[in-house]
Amino acid sequence: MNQTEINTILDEGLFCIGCGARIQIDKKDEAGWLPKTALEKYLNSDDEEAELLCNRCFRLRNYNEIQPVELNSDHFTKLLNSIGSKNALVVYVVDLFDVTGSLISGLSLSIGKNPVLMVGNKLDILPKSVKENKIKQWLMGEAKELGINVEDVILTRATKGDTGEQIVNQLQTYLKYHEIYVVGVTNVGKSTLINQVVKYVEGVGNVITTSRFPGTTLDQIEIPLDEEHKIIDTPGIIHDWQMAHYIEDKNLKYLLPNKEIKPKTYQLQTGQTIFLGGLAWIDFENQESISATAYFENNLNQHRTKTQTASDFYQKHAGALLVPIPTTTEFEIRTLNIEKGEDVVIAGLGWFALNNKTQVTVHVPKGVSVTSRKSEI
Ligand SMILES: Nc1nc2c(ncn2[C@@H]2O[C@H](COP(=O)(O)OP(=O)(O)OP(=O)(O)O)[C@@H](O)[C@H]2O)c(=O)[nH]1
Ligand SMILES: [Mg+2]
Repeated sequence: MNQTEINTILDEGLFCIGCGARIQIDKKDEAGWLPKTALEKYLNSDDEEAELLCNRCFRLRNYNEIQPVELNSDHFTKLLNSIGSKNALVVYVVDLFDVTGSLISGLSLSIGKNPVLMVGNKLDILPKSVKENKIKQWLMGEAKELGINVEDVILTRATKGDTGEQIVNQLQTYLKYHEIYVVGVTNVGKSTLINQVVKYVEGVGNVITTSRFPGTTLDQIEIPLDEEHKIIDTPGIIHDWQMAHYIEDKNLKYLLPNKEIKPKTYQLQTGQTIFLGGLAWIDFENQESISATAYFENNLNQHRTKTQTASDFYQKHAGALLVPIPTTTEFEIRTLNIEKGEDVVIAGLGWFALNNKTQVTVHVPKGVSVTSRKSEI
């Protein structure tokens, strides 16, 4: 194949099956780049099953190493907004470990009148004692707040084997919709979920690239399920107020649990502080003893100290006893009044459930969101 033929094919559009990016051979630092030799090899191959993967997906799959590319949030939002003009089923995936961070405020406007099936994913991370019905009601309530009428809520563990069958069974109710758009915030498990569906239907696994790095899928990826139906993966919406955007990639393991979390309960006297690694700390300003249950990644070191000496403690131990530390040294302070039976939530990191009312002062990297909510589990 000569250069002109290659250029013609590229102009017509070739797309990476792993992330959806348009393949290009000119700009190494941009999405969809592939060395020219690798592209030629693919185009000259007789193997009909050969997969076209960009260099970034190739490295992610083989070395679990992320090559940063600029994420085009405007493009992602436009894609989401285009769903409103289609007659499609929308599968809205939320991460059960970060429900607050998974909520997309403008979603009901973007998707118009299309029906929504809500999927609470990463069920394996929540303590087994949590009742599934309670979680479903919680998600229904959150959807309602967003102005979304959900048809149904299902709970999945997309890294586990039976999810494909579970989703396909659910989709039987919606056969009249020929397009199924899977949407959600980055990292909630959309691509993992679709891979399970494809594996169940076609018997082929891991078609789409998945990873713990935010912003894995870069453009929409259409996968036919049969002659009439296709499932469409979309790039996750980026919420830059989630903790994942404030730490080095190698430290994501402290944020993203891959197995059941073990909540820890503290009896807190007046004037105590809890550090969450070196990422955040909370001063509890309760006048009487209270109990606080911590829901964080099991490997994130929690350290209790006196509020009076907490700042000094951080200066002394950040990066050593208190790891990981964020990529910024700029912290901000948020003071919240928490009522009995409410949680204080640090977006993308975890939460404390409190059994009594108190004021809390939360120290987080500047930009990370801190909120309160009714305890639901
Ligand atoms: N524990 C657990 N981890 C999961 C589950 N589903 C997905 N993950 C993990 O979550 C991370 C993100 O998964 P992806 O499928 O790449 O997420 P995505 O929503 O497609 O992300 P973007 O492409 O960035 O929008 C990966 O490390 C997955 O292995 C699940 O049910 N349980
Ligand atoms: Mg994805």
